[in-house]
Amino acid sequence: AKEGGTTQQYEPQMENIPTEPEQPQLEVTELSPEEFATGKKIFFERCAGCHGVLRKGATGPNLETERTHELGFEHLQAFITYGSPAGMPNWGTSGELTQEEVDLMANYLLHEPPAPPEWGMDKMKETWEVFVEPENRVTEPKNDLPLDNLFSVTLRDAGEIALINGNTHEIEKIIPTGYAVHISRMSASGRYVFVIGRDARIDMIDLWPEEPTKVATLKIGMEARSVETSKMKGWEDKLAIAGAYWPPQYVIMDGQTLEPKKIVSTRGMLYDEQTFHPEPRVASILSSHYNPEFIVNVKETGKVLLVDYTNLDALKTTEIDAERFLHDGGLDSSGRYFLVAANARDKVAIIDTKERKLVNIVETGIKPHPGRGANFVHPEFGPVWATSHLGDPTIAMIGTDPEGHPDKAFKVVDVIDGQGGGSLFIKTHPESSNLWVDTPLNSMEEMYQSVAVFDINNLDAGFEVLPIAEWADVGEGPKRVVQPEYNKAGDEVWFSVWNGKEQKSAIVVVDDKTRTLKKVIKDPRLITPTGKFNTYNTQNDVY
Ligand code: DHE
Repeated sequence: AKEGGTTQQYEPQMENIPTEPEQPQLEVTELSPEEFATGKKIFFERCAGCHGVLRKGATGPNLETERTHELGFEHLQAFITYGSPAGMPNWGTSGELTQEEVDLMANYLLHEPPAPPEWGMDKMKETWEVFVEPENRVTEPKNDLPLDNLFSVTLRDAGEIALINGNTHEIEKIIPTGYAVHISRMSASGRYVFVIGRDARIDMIDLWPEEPTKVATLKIGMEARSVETSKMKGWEDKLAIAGAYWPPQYVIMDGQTLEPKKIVSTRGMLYDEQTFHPEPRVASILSSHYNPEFIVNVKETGKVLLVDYTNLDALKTTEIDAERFLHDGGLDSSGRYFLVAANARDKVAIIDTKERKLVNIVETGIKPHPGRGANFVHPEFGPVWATSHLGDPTIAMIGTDPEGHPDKAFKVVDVIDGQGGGSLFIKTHPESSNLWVDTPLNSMEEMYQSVAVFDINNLDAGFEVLPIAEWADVGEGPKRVVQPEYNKAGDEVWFSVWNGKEQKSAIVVVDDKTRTLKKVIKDPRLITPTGKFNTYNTQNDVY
């Protein structure tokens, strides 16, 4: 308070605010501004996905200076060069980083991480463009493409998607999108494809004109992975949502134009310790079919947010404490229950989207990574949802039928062994009795270049291995076989043969019933294909 004054004035408590910048405890080699900029770029592109921009750790360990100084330059250099069996890539020995770059990165990690800028409405609006206004769009489909059986294929390192015809296997169009594009999702009507890049750029593609055309774009931050649309009855094609890794926030947009409407920060308290986290990233987002809500998974704080989108000016959110390090997940076959992997905790959390509550958290195996998972009827335990694992060879099945099989509901009811760890995606289809499990991050060539397939009606009989990469016959390269995806009918399953950027990649189409090769889609334009999203299956959450 001011002495002798009549008004009480607020004075901040200065003693807690450091006046000197914190000194590093270790002698670190100075980096020139150019070197620092290169380190920042490489970290952002290669490392931030697992370790976080502020390096607090999630899928990968904490790399704040307190820890990196303890580890020291040589340890960091070796780790970056050789990787680790726990999932750290071998950036040096794989040739993806040069010796010089490895040294630079080891050094860079000894310096404080720079915080990238914020990204509010002003910046978002600067990046927002509508190429075709809704009133200028066609009112019915003007092409003869099978709009319910197209595949939107991520061409990761080209920053593009390929629209491939599911009936003819022809590439219909290549469309430029954001950098290192991640996923595609459909609008509820099936008319629009939404694509999000790692650089947080969303592109909205209209499938109805003579040629599918990009109608709007928006950049919602600096780094992102998820996009989804409103699917509740009455809200079809009305809204879209995207979640960012940096800044940690989600954005609700107009579903026709991508106009950003509402930005919500996810910074806040860890669900259990209730201490502050500056970078709780938004991982998967799904749309509820039971309430007009988005299901938003906040990775580091371990919260599932059910965001009611009916009134954006008075946003109502149900915040469910689940488990830390939420990543990817999907709905059960009824669409009511949402199952999400807390991968660094070896668990799956199950949410009842109708009653808005946590049903259970179950331990499944080491680092579950389901993608959206696989739903099928287990011969003994009834309807189940299954996940494979990054850290072990198992496939875990969770009962999802509380009415018909109450004693098995929301528990792990069966575990079988696949061919190895390093699995990212698992898939089946209501019309199929096959369960496909990929292993693209396994360290053994024969495993990451092939896929395992189980007969759902005879799970204990083990699996058959199909040499997908060999079938693709694309020559040199790692040729990782990734992400099974079905066509609409459920009689074909597609695999990406993911090769280096300068090498030949392909899509391999397998006849589901006979498990034999049906077609190899090869084209110089198919650069690093990874995710594939069938329009009908994605629109209707069929997996
Ligand atoms: Fe993905 C989904 C994050 C690396 C291919 N990925 C997701 C989702 C998240 C995510 C949060 C869920 C989105 C949703 O449902 O809303 N992915 C991350 C990462 O943080 C990570 C580990 C590291 C990074 O830096 O990005 C990562 N992902 C990869 C890859 O390296 C993959 C294999 C190849 C690629 O294209 O980058 C890859 N991620 C995919 C695919 C999906 C996905 C194909 C969608 C699967 C589905 O069936 O829905």
